[in-house]
Amino acid sequence: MNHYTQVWLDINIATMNKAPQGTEQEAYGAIRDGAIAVTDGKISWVGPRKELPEFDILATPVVKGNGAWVTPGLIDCHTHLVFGGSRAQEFEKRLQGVSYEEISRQGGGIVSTVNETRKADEETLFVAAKDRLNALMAEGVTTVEIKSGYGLDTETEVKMLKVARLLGEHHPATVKTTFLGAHALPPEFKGNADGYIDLVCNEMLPAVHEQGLADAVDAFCEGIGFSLEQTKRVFDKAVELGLPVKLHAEQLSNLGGSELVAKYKGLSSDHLEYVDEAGIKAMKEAGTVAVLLPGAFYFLRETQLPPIDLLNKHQVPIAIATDTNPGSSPLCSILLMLNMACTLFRMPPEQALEGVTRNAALALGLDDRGVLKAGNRADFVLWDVSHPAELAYQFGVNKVKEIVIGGR
Ligand code: DI6
Ligand code: FE
Repeated sequence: MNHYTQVWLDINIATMNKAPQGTEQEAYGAIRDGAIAVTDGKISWVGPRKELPEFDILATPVVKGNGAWVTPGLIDCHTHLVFGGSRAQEFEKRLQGVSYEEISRQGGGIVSTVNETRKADEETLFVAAKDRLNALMAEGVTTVEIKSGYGLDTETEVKMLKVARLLGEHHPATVKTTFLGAHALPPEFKGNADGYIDLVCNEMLPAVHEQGLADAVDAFCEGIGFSLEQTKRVFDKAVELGLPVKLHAEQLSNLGGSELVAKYKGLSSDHLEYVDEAGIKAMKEAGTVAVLLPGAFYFLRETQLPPIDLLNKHQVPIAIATDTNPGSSPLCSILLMLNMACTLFRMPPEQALEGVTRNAALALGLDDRGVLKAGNRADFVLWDVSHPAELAYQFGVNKVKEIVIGGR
């Protein structure tokens, strides 16, 4: 007889586990009237109820889902959710007609959040970030990536990443951290971007790495960010330290960032409104995931859509994330992102859901989650919906019924 820690019955399962090409399978990798068995925090069995191997029904806790749909725990693979202050007044300015880039050039934008983040102590940052993480988790997020990048000096970058690590320790969700020292030019380096990149490579990144604070390295490759050459220097240092890279690329213009990050076998290239076919082909070859951020597209009122058809044509895996940050995406709702991926980017709900599960795991280099299959972490969500497309269809109504993280 099999020993399970807990069993879930009377559920429908969107496993998001794609069957090999050519096999017949329902969309969403769906299993109707399914069962999930968990042993010691991992999924030990998932499949149709009637095929569930026999187990000790008296000794095993059984949860009945009442026909709920189960999805993998959702994964938000791109956030900046640790930061100080608010940019509501900049929002007012933008509504009066000043552009995001103009505000940035005037010394506002990212730099104003940098000033607030430098002033804030760890506890203040922690409390504010915890609220945001709670909001994400309330909608089924069980793994989240958090970037630094509002410190832009060694002390504050380290402080941000420590707060992110602390969140991971004190919160049930898994937190992966990313060092984004090359996010913007701090005022003290005005006119000396290369000098700042020296500091990032020679001091910040080594300090962060020595303290084990970063799982990956990111940069903002853009006219208002850093050049291709400067980004390359950051990536070379990351490679030297054995850290994987990813990139904010092609958000407002095309500098060829996607090709660069692909050259480094990067985990992901993020934003991508302006990516071209050469960039997409390079990503496909390198296995670099396309992370699309519909919240930033919406909030900045962008009109250039990311080239979904081209990404699909070349079969680049697409992930969807919130980009939670105070400037371009001040929101903490993964379900709203699902909806926007469909309404703004015209993605089918199944592909949007794949973007916050299976492909988001890929974008973080995690191979133990994102699909429901034996051996994976028991991170999953029971939803009070009649079909998985409802997750993307409706918003403002939270249909979470139960969240299971590591089997609990
Ligand atoms: N692109 C973004 O969308 C965020 N960072 C980046 O490089 C915006 C950050 C901000 O405006 O505070
Ligand atoms: Fe971002």
